[in-house]
Amino acid sequence: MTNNSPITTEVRDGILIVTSNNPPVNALGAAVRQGLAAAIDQLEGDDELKAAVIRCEGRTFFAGADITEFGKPPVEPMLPAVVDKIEASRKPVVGAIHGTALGGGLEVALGCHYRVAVPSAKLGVPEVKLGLLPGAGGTQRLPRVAGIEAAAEMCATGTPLGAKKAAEVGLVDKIAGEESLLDDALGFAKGVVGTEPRRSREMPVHGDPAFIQKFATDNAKKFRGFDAPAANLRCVQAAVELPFDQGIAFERQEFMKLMFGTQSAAQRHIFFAERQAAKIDGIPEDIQLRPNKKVGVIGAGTMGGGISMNFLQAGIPVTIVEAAQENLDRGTATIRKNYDASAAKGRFKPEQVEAFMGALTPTLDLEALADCDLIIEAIFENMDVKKEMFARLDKVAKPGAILASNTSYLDINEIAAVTGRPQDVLGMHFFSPANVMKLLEVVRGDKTAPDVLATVMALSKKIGKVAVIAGVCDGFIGNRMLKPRQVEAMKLLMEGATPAQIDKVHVDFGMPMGPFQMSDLAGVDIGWHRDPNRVENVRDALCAKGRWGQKTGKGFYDYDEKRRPSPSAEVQAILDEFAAKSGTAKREISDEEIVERTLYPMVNEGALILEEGIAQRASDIDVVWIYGYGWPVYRGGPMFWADTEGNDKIVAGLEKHGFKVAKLLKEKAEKKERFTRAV
Ligand code: T1G
Repeated sequence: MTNNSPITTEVRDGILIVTSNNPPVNALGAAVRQGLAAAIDQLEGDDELKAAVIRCEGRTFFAGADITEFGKPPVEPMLPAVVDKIEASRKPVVGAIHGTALGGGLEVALGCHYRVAVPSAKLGVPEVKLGLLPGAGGTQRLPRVAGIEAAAEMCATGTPLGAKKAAEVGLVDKIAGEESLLDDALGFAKGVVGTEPRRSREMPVHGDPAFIQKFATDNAKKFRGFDAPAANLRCVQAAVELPFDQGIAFERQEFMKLMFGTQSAAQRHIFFAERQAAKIDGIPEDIQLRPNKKVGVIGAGTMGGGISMNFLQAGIPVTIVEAAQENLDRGTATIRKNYDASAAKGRFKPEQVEAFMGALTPTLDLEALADCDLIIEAIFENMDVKKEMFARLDKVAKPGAILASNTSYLDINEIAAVTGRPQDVLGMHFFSPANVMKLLEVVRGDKTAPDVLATVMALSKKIGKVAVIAGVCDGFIGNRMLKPRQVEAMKLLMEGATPAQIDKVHVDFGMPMGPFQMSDLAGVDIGWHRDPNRVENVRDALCAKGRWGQKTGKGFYDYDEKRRPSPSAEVQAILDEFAAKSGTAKREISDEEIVERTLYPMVNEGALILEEGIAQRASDIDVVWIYGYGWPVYRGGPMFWADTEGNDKIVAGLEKHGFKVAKLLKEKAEKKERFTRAV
């Protein structure tokens, strides 16, 4: 170990203490790997040393291989060799685990002969979330240490185990005191001095091999489209069938296939994009934030209730305001019902639900918001209504309070202008259901102050949201890109495609549902003028016939009692009628044309959004679509996908169908440049 190595060693009672200090998460970069290998050489080479403890400083045990090294020339020793070296040691090595022992971090711990963990520790192999699999022996050692069932589930889902559960399956040998990890690990090491180390590779694979296929079948829907889950399960199966070294060779082969595939590149892109989205260009990360101890929500409808739940669950009290008692009662009852349902599923303990409800103050009095640090308006989506409310808020809210609108497309600048404090006004566009969807578009007005923006971005992370900053325009980022997709989808219906064909193209692409399934779910009647006698387009015709979507049992599809969709003759007749009226000739439409006319225009709109500075970066657009609309993470988001497709191919497709191509997109195509960083 060189003197500036992140790995240091010290000796205590004949035990070598090997410490990693590699912030922020002790990622297993080259210097760490070199230091660990040198420490094992030191252990083996000094007869005074009887055992070793491997531990980490900072917030966590090794949290995995250093993802920033991926795609770069490999630097020896590679992680599998380090794990093997630890395991081959003739003297016992104990892993002392706190924080999150993840990926390569857990694999290092599996190379150790024993594992001691604090109660709050988590142990997992989340590689599958990066489109990968544990590539340093994890798929072969976990079935031997923790059993087939735990190994299959951990590898295929990436879900970590808490220390207690890890101890139950044999992954942890001793639960240490939360504050006495090193002492307890040293004590454990002393207890095994002089014994033959228990090597994971020599332990028998145990558990029910049939579980692997059953797990794959039970999760087929969840794993649909992804390569990595099945690869992980194949490796666990190999552990059952092959001797250890052959299993390792199989794992290595499967790992390399994933590492150099587009899916992992896409998923690693999103890993970094999500973290990059939290950064605000031009605002220092250490800017002084405004207080955020108390939140006010105006409107106890679906959105207001869901928004309130986010803060209550983060331990932030909420005062919720409604105009009428019955709406207030209904809203708070709905919140209680949601929490009771979550508690019934084990997500919250009953006492947590009581605490959440105890921190909720329902009121009819807007003045009750006078001491709130942040007030979020979630009332009727109408500009006049919102402006009237913000004018009232301007008189009620304390100086410095942040005033946010949950509007999904209205102009934040126009709303801010009715207050005397436009610098304190911004948008917080939650996606429904607001307590479930992770995406939050934080809409900055022209006058929104930097500390207001930074405060809301920090608060968004605290309430578990993935926040993306958007500029003011119709639809901000997500809905603005949705619009051209919906417009083209409707045109394709006029030209001969069916709702089912178009939806299938999108579902096969990896979306959770297609444009018409989404419309039926959200409500065909959203934004409808409500006059059944005024029929000017297909949507009016559907709504006039009560075809408002799933909620009325029919929309673009007919639905049975289990809400299973089937094509509707009535809808087809309406489509044919409007096509005839508009003189549009019906024709066969290929799936390829549907992709070119519904997905390519989204990329084009994304390029315009970048040109106009509505999004800070292309990767932010990807984050919006992954977390707000279910774009398949293994395709990396619209802009990453365009880079993968080839921006020249996108331009050619758009031009073929007569679209005006955004300048930035054309430039990227001509220069063969990417919107996003290759990972
Ligand atoms: N490598 C490099 N940087 C990492 C990193 C990693 N593994 N994990 C986190 N960071 C950076 C992150 O980009 C951010 O940087 C900072 O650390 C704080 O992260 C061979 C192949 C550990 C639960 O997938 O899940 O091992 O933005 O904001 O919310 O089998 O980070 O500050 O500049 O997320 O407290 C497997 C990934 C790798 C774990 C902490 N391991 N990390 O969450 O902080 S592949 C993982 C996480 C592998 C082997 C395979 C989380 C966390 P910046 P953060 P956090």
